Amino acid sequence: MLSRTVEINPRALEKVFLAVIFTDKSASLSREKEELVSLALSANCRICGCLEIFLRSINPALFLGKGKVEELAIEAKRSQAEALIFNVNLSPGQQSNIEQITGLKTIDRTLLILDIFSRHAFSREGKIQVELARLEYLLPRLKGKGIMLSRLGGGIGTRGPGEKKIEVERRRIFDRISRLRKDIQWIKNRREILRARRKKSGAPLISLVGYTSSGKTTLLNSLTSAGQKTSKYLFTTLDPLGRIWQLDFNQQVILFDTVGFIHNLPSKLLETFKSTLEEISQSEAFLHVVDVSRDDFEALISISRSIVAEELKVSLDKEILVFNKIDRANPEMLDYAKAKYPRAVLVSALFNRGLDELAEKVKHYVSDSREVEVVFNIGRQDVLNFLYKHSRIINISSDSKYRVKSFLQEKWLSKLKKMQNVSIKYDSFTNKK
Ligand SMILES: Nc1nc2c(ncn2[C@@H]2O[C@H](COP(=O)(O)OP(=O)(O)OP(=O)(O)O)[C@@H](O)[C@H]2O)c(=O)[nH]1
Ligand SMILES: [Mg+2]
Repeated sequence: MLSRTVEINPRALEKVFLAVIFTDKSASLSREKEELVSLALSANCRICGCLEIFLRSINPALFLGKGKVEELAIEAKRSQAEALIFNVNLSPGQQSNIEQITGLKTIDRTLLILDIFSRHAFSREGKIQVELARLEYLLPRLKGKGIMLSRLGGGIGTRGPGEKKIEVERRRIFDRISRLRKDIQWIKNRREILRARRKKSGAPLISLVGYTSSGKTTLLNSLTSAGQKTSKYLFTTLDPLGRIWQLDFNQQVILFDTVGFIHNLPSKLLETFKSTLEEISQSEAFLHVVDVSRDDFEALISISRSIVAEELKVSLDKEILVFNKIDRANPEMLDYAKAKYPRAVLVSALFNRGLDELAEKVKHYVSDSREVEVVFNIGRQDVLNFLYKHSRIINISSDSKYRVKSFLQEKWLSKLKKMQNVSIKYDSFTNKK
């Protein structure tokens, strides 16, 4: 059943025409455009042309004005494109209306990212997550006559389980979705068991987090010889992977690679991938990898930080900023970055620069943690929340009281000590010989 999930389509390149829509609020036209080009190339498309469209207000039926949609159709057909790709998300109605007017398959931001994800999901978990996200995307689009998604024979949007029997009844999709949700829950439980085992082993967890293509996997490879695939395309890594990073002869951590972020990451996708991203919240610290060779690196920092803090609810106190690709960064920009972010570690993952300093920083971070047992009354949700937020919990038991074993940094330990009616037992110094 599960092997029927997403398949990689061996088709030749699909010819596409890009519609880059920007508003006053858009970050910048050049970023929108560059990113859409990268996404389209990552989805193995051949780009035939591009139209930049400034939008003052959204037309509920078409997103754009009708005149613009017609212009898009003319331009796209002139360049012999087979599909339109938008940098924004379209409602099912808008998508179908645009297809009716243009006669071209219409791919929005979510569908494009889903397509890239489906190419890069190799683990069972990754495939299930992508399939679930695709079906949830497809379901509201099966109404009425349906959109081109259900008519064309190949290319973006038709990959995956939906493509074989496109006229599959909604009921079957519903059943499949509930099956996949169960599978994900099962995997999630298993992941928790593995995580608990790992925690017992005592090696702290450190996650690699950051914008897509910032160099997370390259860094993992350089630090641990993991030999994982890296590429200039976006969302190369979908499956989380942990590898031992030997900081020095008696200190090791488990380093986790995770799926990259992007601005306007479709919320459904994030939702589906949350179980994978849970490793971040379970980590002692996360290395926030930033491509400092990009002019807009600060905007990218904000995007990743807001996903970490607001969507994944992980405290930014755990962040270790890593500015990567210093080998190709503009020297003036680098001086600016150093002055503004003095705590950031500067590295070149590709050329093994700055890695010792990074190891030092992480060593300092993890060895600052102590293993403690915290005992408090069952009603003390405040203490429990505090420990969830600021410590790495090893185990929780409760009889008449809560007993929580966890790794806690000194700064949080001193805050905990100030809380009333909380007893703290110091088991051992963690990670110290
Ligand atoms: N010049 C230079 N290129 C780098 C460096 N680190 C990574 N790269 C390149 O940047 C591209 C992206 O690297 P990845 O390691 O795949 O990036 P990632 O963050 O894992 O990306 P996703 O898995 O897609 O989120 C690749 O082409 C790498 O060779 C670096 O230090 N210097
Ligand atoms: Mg990667």
